[in-house]
Amino acid sequence: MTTETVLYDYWRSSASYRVRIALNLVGESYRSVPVDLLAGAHRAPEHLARNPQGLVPVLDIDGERLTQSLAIIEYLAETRPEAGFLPADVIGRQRVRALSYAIAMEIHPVCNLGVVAHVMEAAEDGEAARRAWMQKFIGEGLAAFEALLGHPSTGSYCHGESPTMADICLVPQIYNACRWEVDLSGCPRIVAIDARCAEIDGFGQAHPDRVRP
Ligand SMILES: N[C@@H](CCC(=O)N[C@@H](CS)C(=O)NCC(=O)O)C(=O)O
Repeated sequence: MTTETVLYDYWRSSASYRVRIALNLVGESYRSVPVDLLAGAHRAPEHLARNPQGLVPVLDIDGERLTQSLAIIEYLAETRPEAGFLPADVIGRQRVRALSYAIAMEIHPVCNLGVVAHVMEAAEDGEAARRAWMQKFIGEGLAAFEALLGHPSTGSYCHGESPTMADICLVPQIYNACRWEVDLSGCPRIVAIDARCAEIDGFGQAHPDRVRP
């Protein structure tokens, strides 16, 4: 494996979007290799050789091949600690991980391509079923996240005054919420944090509209 940093991703994948933000925030330049999920490229032998799970993102960095977006962000947090993706104190780290998992392990998996394709197959009106599914699970998940932000450690960002792994998970999830027209009127903290993150170059440059092939 070369020492070049290569991200195998898909422009609309929120797990990929997380890693793009993290790489930008640590100032790591990388080459993107698109894996077209809609064309099924993630199930092709070429990609399964990179990740037998058939998922994006996959990141080649520091001579290693890494999978799982949160494990990648934690790797960057440990190898580039100046980025501040995880707080210095143990209870702060627990909170940032809990917020991150609330999105990455609760909302995201049920809204994944493979799951939603299955839901659509079983429905009479697949499009309507998909929209209702997304609005239900993203809406409920983000409402709970909004409540979790009612905590003294919430600051200008999900935890304190600078972006952490929790914000890196939140922003792509908000992108998805907007895509599926989820009502966020009951989530003012989330909306404000998303707007604050959008002002930071590393977030803006990772946006799907900026990287779409
Ligand atoms: N837990 C994994 C999830 C990765 C994942 O689900 N990626 C999606 C795109 S956001 C994917 O490759 N989906 C393909 C499929 O569902 O078949 C991570 O965080 O990296």
